[in-house]
Amino acid sequence: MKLRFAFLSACLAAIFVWTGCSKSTPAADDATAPLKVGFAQTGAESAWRTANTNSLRNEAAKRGIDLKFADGQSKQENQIRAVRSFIAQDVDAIVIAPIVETGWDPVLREAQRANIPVIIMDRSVQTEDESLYVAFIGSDFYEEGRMAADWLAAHAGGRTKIVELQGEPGSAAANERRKAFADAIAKHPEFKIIDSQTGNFRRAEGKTVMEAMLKTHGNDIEIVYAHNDDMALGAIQAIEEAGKTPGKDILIVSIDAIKEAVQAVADGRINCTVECNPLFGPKIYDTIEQVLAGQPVEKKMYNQDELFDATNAAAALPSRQY
Ligand code: GYE
Repeated sequence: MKLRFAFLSACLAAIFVWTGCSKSTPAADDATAPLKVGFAQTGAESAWRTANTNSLRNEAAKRGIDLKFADGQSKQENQIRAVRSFIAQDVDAIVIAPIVETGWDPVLREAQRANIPVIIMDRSVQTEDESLYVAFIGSDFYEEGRMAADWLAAHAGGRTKIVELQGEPGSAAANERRKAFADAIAKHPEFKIIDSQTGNFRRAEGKTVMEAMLKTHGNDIEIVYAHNDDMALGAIQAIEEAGKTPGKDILIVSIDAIKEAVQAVADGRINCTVECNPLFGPKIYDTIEQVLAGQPVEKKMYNQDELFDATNAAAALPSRQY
């Protein structure tokens, strides 16, 4: 089943729709061999990430795809090394969930020279040459940040002082969620971000950062904006240990909508969580199969995300998949 893919520059002219071209090399390829896909994952920083890894693994198993999985342990250099090893193993396609946005061009060029298509998944990259990857599949993080801020503008009930728990520095998810929120809050001069620090998308760090913020700002903190649910859940623990009631004394606004957070919304401990769907295994492999078959694919594909608050969280719980 191994179809060879050629990155002839003439085939990369399209801007929005990539009109891929492929060639098969029957002499070199065994038609019955499973598709080989290399997947450079960021790491295992959050429940969202675990759901994302499982989605790609389970769907690969279902389709008989030979998935080579590399855990980047939250370091870009590990991911770059993994991509180089996928190239050396002559995989059919590479999927990267880039920890940070910048610094990818050299290794993407190596993949292109080896005629191996790259799909950028989940977090986007900043590149000088958009032809270095065939497609991006993920969520619109700017839109997520905007939805969180708009919800707050409508529901803050006079509370105005915000602390922000940022995701991994340099990641598209943290950059865009931060910018969108700041842009939206700027339209409401009553709001003020009184502190903003990274918790690296991790629950334990969300807790320690929140503990420190509570010590520094005390009762001034009225709202927490967390770039993901794991940090929000860690912050909630810190707030409870400080003798306050999350969701009431301090409003909690977050992103991801993992099941545990939607449950916390239903319980009134988180006020709102914006969905960021991690379950795109099927979409990833459909896209790879299309690319390898020489079919056109959209350059940028965004998931549709919802928002959960007290009005809809309980009803959504039974059907939450992650
Ligand atoms: O929100 C967070 C994860 O890039 C969208 O990374 C992803 C983010 C997600 O660790 O929980």
